[in-house]
Amino acid sequence: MPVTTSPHSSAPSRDCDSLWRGATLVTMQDGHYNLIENGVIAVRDGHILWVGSEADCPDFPGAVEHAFSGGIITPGLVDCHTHLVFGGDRSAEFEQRLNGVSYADIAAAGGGILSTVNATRAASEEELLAQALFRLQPLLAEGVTCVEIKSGYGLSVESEIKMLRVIRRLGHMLPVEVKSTCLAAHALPPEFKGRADDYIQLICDTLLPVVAREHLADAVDAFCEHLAFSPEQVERVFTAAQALGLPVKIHAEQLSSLHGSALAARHHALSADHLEYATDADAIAMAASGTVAVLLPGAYYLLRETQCPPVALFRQHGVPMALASDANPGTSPALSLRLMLNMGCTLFRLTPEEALAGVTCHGARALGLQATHGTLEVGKVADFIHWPLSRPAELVYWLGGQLPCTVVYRGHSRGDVRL
Ligand code: DI6
Ligand code: FE
Repeated sequence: MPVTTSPHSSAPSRDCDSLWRGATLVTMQDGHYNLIENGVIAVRDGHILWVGSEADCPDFPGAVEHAFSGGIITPGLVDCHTHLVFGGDRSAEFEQRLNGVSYADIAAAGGGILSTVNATRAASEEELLAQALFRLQPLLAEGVTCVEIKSGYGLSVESEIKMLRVIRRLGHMLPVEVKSTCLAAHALPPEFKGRADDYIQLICDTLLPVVAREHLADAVDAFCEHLAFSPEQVERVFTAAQALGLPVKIHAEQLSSLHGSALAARHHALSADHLEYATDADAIAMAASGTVAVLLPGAYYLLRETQCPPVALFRQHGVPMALASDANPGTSPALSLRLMLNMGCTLFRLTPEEALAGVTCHGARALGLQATHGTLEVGKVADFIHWPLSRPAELVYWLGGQLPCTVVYRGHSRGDVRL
């Protein structure tokens, strides 16, 4: 914990609220560590007013001083792909899979996503909220200051809206920036069996207009896969979303290659996620549109996949890579983004610098927040974390456990904010 000194009560009108000093800044500007040893961050009105080294620091009279003795300060962590709101859990299926039943077979037998759909439909808004709070708190405790949460387990107008309302309420209850994504095109609801196009029409004509009118989502996502929706169906959802002014994202190339990621790039998607089976042409299309590749090592790990996303192609073509938890009941019951940092390196061969960029600046870009989040730069929101660590790679290196850290959210230590 930093030592805090109060300013004089007779301080003139302040041009700076607080100063944070005594640690190495890992600014993550342009996706690189960009270290500033013995750095200072000045904060005003929840934003970064000044950042630089102690030697260059101007006088900020009246500011509250927070002095660390060493360690590093990173931007607040961004988990840009989660499904944290859902009813029930799927630990029984986890057990089935370990007894040899495949994910596709479980889904075909009405399990998988659909079992969570039943539990989510049956749950009240209050129950969903309480369960999501339980899952969100561990993420926040390890330095997540911005999280995206998807709907997609309601699969009816009423239940999708229920999920989206819970997501919005979480953002108002906790000191974390919550971005809401409508993933109604996640799976085919049982009552639409054999009528996938009719379900797509319901999403486009009925659900999305309500979602847009009530500001319930910041983006629209779709699962493009043989066991979900075809590229043509996904494109109908994208066209409807964009007509309502909502940006799009995609779950693509997770289990097979349908070129959903290239389709998403043609629609200037914020991100394409999973991407184990993405091709050279997909990567080229994503690079051209600035679509972020969101890598999800938790699902790869839990499904015991063997095909890695083409990290070398993304590097070669300059596709920004984000890393996220994909926290969901079926394929990634992950409640630690720090663990994903390690798995991104160990399983996908990211460098620690790339992994950290994936949960800071590129994670922010995957949410369209690159102007306000993800780096320690003047003008950005003052979300940052102090870690008592020697160097940024140490954050990626430790496996599990809870590292002590000081979380600053919108310029205030979370210790001062009620969780
Ligand atoms: N891909 C995933 O990994 C999750 N959704 C998706 O489209 C899985 C969701 C689940 O199994 O509940
Ligand atoms: Fe997902």
